Amino acid sequence: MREALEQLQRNAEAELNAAGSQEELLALRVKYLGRKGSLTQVLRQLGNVPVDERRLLGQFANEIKEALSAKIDGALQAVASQDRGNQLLVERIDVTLPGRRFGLGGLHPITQVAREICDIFSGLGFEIAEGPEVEFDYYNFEALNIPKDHPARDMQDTFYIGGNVLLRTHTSPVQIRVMEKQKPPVRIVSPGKVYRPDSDVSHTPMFHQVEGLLVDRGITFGDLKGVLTYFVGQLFGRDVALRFRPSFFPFTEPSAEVDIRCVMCRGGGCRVCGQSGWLEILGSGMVDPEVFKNVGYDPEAVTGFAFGLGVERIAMLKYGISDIRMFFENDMRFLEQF
Ligand code: 2U9
Repeated sequence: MREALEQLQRNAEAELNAAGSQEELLALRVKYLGRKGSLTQVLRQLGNVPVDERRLLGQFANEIKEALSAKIDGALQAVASQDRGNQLLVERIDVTLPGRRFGLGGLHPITQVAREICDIFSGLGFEIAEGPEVEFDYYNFEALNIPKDHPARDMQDTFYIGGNVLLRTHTSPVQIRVMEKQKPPVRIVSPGKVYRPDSDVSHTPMFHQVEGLLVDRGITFGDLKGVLTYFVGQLFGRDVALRFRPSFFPFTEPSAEVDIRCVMCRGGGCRVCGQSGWLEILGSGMVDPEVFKNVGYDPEAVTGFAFGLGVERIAMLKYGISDIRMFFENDMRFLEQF
């Protein structure tokens, strides 16, 4: 039996030396030390051995068992640390490489133009006013003297949330809210997102407006002309000609649209200006007395002017962009140019 044990020890050690992987080592442990393993079988047969030899043989078998177990554990540890070493070799970090530069983000061109517009009015003493994009029918239409049967109130022209709640179609409700809270004088510009169910090369369902309002005693159409002429001069250059053309809005009376000489053809006539030589850039007018009554202002005591413009339209003219949708496609090659 001693010989059988010695043979078993030699075999196990030879196999152990040949084993290179964790799987092979674990299989060896099962083969020799497992419940049905060969060493375990030998130990079980000790009962048949004469009593005087049993103690010594038992001791010898246990020594083999412990030695084998320790060697397998040691080999398993060696394999594991070699694996870790290999992994570190693959993943090692070269600390001498130059760092990777993160590009600085920038403001969206529409934000840039909206801020440029607001800054011009800030310089004249106008304050910035903001308000909700989800509005009540009252603030978006009723208070602005837009009658119940006006086409702007059609399902096709407004996004309705339900009941008397909708997505604002202009930022004018902000001005109504400010006037409800504040007595004249009022000098504000309200930038922000507005919503209309339109979609083509010059319309997106969401776009940005900047509207302005100035209310005080004795404000005249002359003040409107002076402020808007100064504004257009700052935005497009003082050499660009402009004209005030009569128009109509339910919330202003009289009303005027402001055109500038076409920036593309300088007035000669082209596709951009529809051969007219002029480009419409904003709408304006003297605030209708009905609007003042709705907010509790006395139209006999105060007058005021208001104006509104589409930021995307201004940006398209400024940069010569023919399709408004490019602003919202998030193509970095387009956006990085601004
Ligand atoms: C109050 C009273 C009057 C704001 C105004 C316009 C004329 C105008 C358009 C420009 C391009 C809308 O985005 S657009 O299509 N706006 O023409 N907006 S007067 O008048 C107001 C606003 C608030 C209390």
